[in-house]
Amino acid sequence: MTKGFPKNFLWGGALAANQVEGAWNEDGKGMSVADVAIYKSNLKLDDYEGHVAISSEMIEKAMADQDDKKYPKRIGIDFYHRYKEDLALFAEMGFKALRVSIAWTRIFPTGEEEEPNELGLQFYENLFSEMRRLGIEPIVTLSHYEMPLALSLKYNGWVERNVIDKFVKFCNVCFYRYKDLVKYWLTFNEIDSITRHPFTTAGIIPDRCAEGKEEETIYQALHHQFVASALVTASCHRIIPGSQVGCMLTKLTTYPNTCDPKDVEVTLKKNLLNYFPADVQVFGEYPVLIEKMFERKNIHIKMEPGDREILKKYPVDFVSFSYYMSLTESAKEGLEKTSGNTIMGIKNPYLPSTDWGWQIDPIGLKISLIELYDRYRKPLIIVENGMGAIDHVESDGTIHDNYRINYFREHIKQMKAAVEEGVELFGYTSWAPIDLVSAGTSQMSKRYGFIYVDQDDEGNGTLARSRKDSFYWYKKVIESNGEEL
Ligand code: BGP
Repeated sequence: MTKGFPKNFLWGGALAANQVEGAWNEDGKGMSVADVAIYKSNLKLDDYEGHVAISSEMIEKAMADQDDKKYPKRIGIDFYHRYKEDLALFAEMGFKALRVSIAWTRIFPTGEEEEPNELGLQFYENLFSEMRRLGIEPIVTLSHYEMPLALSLKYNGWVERNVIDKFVKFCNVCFYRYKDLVKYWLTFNEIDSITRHPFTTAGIIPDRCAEGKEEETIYQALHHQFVASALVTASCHRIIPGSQVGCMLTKLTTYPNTCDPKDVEVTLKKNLLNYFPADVQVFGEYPVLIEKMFERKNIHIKMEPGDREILKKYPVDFVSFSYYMSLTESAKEGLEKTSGNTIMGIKNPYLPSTDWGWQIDPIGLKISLIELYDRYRKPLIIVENGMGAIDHVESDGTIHDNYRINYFREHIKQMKAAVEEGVELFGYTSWAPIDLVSAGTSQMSKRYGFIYVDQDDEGNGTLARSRKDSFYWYKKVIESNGEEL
């Protein structure tokens, strides 16, 4: 039997440009969809069901608003200027890998320039070089919730097909520039999330979709992302020999609320939908049952000749995913619900929840790993897993975050058990190693880090970094290759 984690296991953490960098309009950067995201202090369960809607009017208002503090992603945690200090702290924990993303708008501010912005390119070159110097392997996401706002406004994001070429051009520029620095690439972060928050994921403005055609529009944009992902996988392999490209899905392991076959059936269908985007990227074709569903719903996806061949020819090399919680489904209406990142489910009485209602389920991670490996038979990497919590700073500056340590300990235990059962897992990057601006709510107080950042929800604070108890704990985990938990 395999014992413990493989020798070169990639322990580390994960970040996204728009949640950490700040400097939203420095050195030629253009505005992205993330820069118009408002801090939502009173996000309610119902808002999730409404996909945290955004409108043309809200975007226009936000674009004209100079008060950056209202838009926390414009400020981030100032990683743009402090990345060296942060990388030094990650290196102190012994990180083998760090997942970051490239902001498309630093390289092509509106997405349509002829030439890339050299200052943007230089920033990531400096970042990746510093990571290499510290022995930290970069894992780079090409699209993590931050497409150029100009493309969103002009083409309704990924809805228009010509966005594919613009994205491929951006990616190729990155591949040529970073070919000696980056081996692992991810195409679209949580690609399945397009149906839950189409604006954040794909720049789709709901009020610009033809009435009654919202769903079809979203799936059309998703098709364009599939084609782009395949084309980019091909060019990455061509430009960087030995490179590895992965898809990235939100793993939403979903259980039936009871053994009533009706509950089992709705759950099965939910799971098929969750898998669908990764299925296309791994198997290179649309699942038959999804195409039948489109037919039934009168959804017509426009494809160009050759699209299906492209998908088939360039599948991904590995599967990456985020895992925060499991969900429960029921065929019955009116049961008590819980939420998580625009995802709704039935309350599971066997599981505790975080302050944000995300149900904590370490065994669900093991189940996810087994399901994914059995389905895809590709190497897996967990690129997001963690717990958002309110931290309390003691008078001497220490932060005792045992709840976070417990969360990680229990998840890593299950991950280890899955590896020992034969799942091929090559890395784990926690979300997030340092406090950052929440993707869903733009809150700072929903803290994930091993490192505390002194900044509140209104953008006040010194931005000073300090080590929480979990910092020392994770350092030991890495040092012992997951043996000391
Ligand atoms: C994932 C996103 C991340 C991240 C995380 C936590 O869906 O890929 O960007 O932020 O969820 O979510 P939140 O920040 O809303 O707590």
